[in-house]
Amino acid sequence: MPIHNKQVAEQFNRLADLLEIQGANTFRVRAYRNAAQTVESLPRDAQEMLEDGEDLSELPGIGDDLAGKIKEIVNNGELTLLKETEEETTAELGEMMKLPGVGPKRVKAIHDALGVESMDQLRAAAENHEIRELEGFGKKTEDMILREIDRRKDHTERTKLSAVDPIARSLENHLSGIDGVKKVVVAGSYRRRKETVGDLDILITCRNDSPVMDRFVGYDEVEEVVEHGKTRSMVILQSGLQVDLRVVPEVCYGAALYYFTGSKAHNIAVRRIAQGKKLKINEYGVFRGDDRIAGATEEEVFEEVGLPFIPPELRENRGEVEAAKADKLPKLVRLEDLRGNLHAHTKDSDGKYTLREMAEAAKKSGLEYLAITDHSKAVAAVKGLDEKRLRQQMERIDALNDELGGIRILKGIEVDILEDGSLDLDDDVLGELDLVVGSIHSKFDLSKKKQTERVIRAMDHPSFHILGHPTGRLINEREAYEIDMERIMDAALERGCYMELNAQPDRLDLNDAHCKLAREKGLKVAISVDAHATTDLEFLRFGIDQARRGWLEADDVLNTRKWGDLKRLLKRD
Ligand code: DGT
Ligand code: CA
Ligand code: CA
Ligand code: ZN
Repeated sequence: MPIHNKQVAEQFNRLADLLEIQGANTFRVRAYRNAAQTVESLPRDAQEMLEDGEDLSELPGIGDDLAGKIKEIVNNGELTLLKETEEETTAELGEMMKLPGVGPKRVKAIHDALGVESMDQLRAAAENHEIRELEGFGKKTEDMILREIDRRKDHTERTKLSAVDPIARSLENHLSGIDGVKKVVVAGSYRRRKETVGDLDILITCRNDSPVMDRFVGYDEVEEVVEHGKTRSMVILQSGLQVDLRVVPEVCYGAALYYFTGSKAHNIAVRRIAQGKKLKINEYGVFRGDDRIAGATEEEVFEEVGLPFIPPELRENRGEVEAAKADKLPKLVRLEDLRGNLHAHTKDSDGKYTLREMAEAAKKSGLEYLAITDHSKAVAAVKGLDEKRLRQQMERIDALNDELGGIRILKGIEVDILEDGSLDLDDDVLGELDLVVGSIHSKFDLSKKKQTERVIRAMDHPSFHILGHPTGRLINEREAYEIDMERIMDAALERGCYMELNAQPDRLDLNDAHCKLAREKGLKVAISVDAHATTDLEFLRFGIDQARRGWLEADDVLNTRKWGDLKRLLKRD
């Protein structure tokens, strides 16, 4: 049975949380959290690696014991230790810990003091103002708990694209291998590469006698069969993801693919155009009267409606239909267009690999340049660099550049933007760097006005180049901080600064709408992985997905340029 990294990581995280509630040793708790992170950031499923005979105990932070536990999860689908620990912990306490800002320590405190054992009791306690009376809690925490209980309801159902990717790929493989199956394609928001996916919409064509529906509902990862029909079935997988499968006739394949790729708003806008031409368009084809005039391919559907092909990422009814009519669709940036990466950490701060290892991995992946941007000293928890350590790193980069050929390592920093908008390092050292990425890692809760002014003041600094993860959001986990993005972008343009599209799949920050806004303003964007491990370079493709959803062309993206040209763009006067 296929087990994906997301499921392995979830079990480790859950174990860490439960152990923390029980008051276990903090090192032990942290080891499981780190292991979860490592597994989640692997570019391939651990199961596949094990099958290939790879030794997981060689991964950072994974010893023999953890490697054994990964194997156990992969082989048995569950971890005995987790099951035992679950049984020892009261049921809903585990749920409560998932509330952002609450965490295991606070759950334990609330449970011990108030006897709260369920989400409803937690809400009641907060509403009765019992929480604010507890030591270490206050009105603010109590309000936050109430807010988070409500917010949780809104977005528990959507799954991050990066977690859906391997699940969709195994399903595609499974279905393609079934007797009589011809085409298999995942449509819907997945094909539009939306950052989170509600459910998967799979279309297939097959021979009449294919056992595909039985084999689909019998798939190992299926937890619940919601519907089992001849042309449509629906299941829920163990990961919680819902999957819709439809069998469509060959002659309708293109029309069905187009329809089920959506978005709904896009479909409706195009249907209106078709109606203007006295055509009817639906999932079976394009019709004039009763005659089907197109439907086998998506291309012929577009042709009959009189539009050029619109890439799936654009199909959100955000102006793409009008642009298509006017033949002004953007020529979207592709992964191959990227020449470098402008945000990477090493062991000098919170990265998992050395400078040399990161450089070699970037070279191997075909990049022409890699900027090393470790954290600055304000982020003390991760040994952020002070001026002295940064200068030492710069010397090591010079030496490495002399030695390594075929890639250029840029001297950079991810400097903290302090509360007052000043930067966390001396002007002199900042001026000596090739690249300064400035980011906010503290004081997320300033007013919109203050937060905006903080960032603009930071960009006033003559060495500032790129605003890192500009809104600070973590998908499904942390909202963006309050900030006036229009003002920030206008200020960046005036000063010759740029925005980052942080390609970490948990961030994707800028989001698609902000990318589009930047492009409309003529403000260029850097697509950067924010790599903490050599394998993170793979995440560039999620940045590309988001950039394409934001209408970006190669020219709108800073790091599609050769270093010499980029260097000129980074020059501020
Ligand atoms: P999701 O699953 O919430 O991430 O988003 P989608 O876009 O995958 O939405 P879903 O799964 O409800 O439906 C898949 C596609 O089917 C959707 O993008 C467009 C098409 N579709 C669904 N319902 C309608 C409808 O009522 N009218 C039209 N024109 N298209 C629809
Ligand atoms: Ca869907
Ligand atoms: Ca669906
Ligand atoms: Zn950062």
